[in-house]
Amino acid sequence: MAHDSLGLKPSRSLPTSRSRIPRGRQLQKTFNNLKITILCGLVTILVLRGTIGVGNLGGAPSDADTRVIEDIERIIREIRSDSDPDDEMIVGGSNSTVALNSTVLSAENYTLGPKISDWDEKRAMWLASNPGFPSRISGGKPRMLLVTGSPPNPCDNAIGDHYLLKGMKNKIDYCRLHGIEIVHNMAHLDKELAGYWAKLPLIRRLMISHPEIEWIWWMDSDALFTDMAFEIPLSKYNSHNLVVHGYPDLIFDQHSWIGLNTGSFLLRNCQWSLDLLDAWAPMGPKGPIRDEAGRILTAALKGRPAFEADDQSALIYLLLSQQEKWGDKVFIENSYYLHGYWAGLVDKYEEMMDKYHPGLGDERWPFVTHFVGCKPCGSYGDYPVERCLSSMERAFNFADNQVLRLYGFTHKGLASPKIKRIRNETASPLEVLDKLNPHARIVSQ
Ligand SMILES: [Mn+2]
Repeated sequence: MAHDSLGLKPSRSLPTSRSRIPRGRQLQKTFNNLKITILCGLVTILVLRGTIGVGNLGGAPSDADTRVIEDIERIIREIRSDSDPDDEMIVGGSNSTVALNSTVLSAENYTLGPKISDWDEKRAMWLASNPGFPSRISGGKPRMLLVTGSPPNPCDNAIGDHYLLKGMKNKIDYCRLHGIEIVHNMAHLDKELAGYWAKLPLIRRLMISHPEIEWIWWMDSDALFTDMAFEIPLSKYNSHNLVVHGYPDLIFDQHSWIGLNTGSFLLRNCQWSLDLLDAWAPMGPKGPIRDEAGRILTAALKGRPAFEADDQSALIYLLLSQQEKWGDKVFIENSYYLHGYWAGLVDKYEEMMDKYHPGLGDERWPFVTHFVGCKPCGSYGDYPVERCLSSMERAFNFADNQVLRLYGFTHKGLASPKIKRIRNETASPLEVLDKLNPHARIVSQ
């Protein structure tokens, strides 16, 4: 049956060999690099002229400023429009599906890379011979790597880039406070798996490149930590390999396409996870495979609109169709918001600050607020962009208050980037430090 052929059989491995870059392309690449270098040089000169006033000693606003702006805009347009000269080269490797006329055949041939089947043993040996890279950090916590990413090019609007930066700042703060390592990826490791599928080859690559990492934690760029004190109860998952927010009845009884959310999930660095990624990826290659898989998913999952295959639907489909194979090791978590849908949360932050305190992680003080359906970096979200941006600003400041508080400050309000002092300066800062409790109530006033 087409269903089975499409993605749910173990993938066959093909040799990975990149075709040599033809001379014409090399020249084109060199020319592109030269072009960028010259443009950068030009901008530098123009900026220097604008700032130190060379050639503009009169001080009156000259057309140099205008030219700087024009040039920067032109460069950004070029970066956006420039197709990567390597694109076709990568597609021409082992993952190629373009030349194959059968979608099903292509899906069977698609792989994330050479099949790895002895990862647990290899990893254990590596850990034993590299005591400098232990899989647990001081205090005995398993070593964890938070992974997120955003597109390689600028957002459609500058405000989108601003909120990506805020999202990253928010993640850096959480990771810094909890001893978690962090990766922000901006490269398409596999051209076939662009968009929401890009996390799969990335997670696999990070697992095999960092055997010291015990848990990989994927988090979307549109998800923010909103409980800076809550910690994932890892000991609860000692016999599980995938932890994802969801509702078992929605998944297994109703076959709902929103039964779980892949905007934030944990995957253990082990053979089981590599196998899961191999089984998960074949619906992802863009073009006819992803389109055809989308039709299968829409037919199988309740409430799913007709669109190309997405990683979330594919995971639900995998769990439903191969429950006996994967089910035992999957923890469907809903006792706290590993992912929390923003629309129901962002208007209640003030109430939460009055009644509750960080460290709860659930609806009283959500661990993660995820802006599902908002596309601040792109152009076509499901919600009005103003509502998304003002809500993201509120979530960011709600979280940032929990960080600033440690340093004696707070935002003037959840809508404001401005801050005010909440503690007087002291000559004995360590005494204050002892009294600071990250689980304390955050009062806005
Ligand atoms: Mn998301």
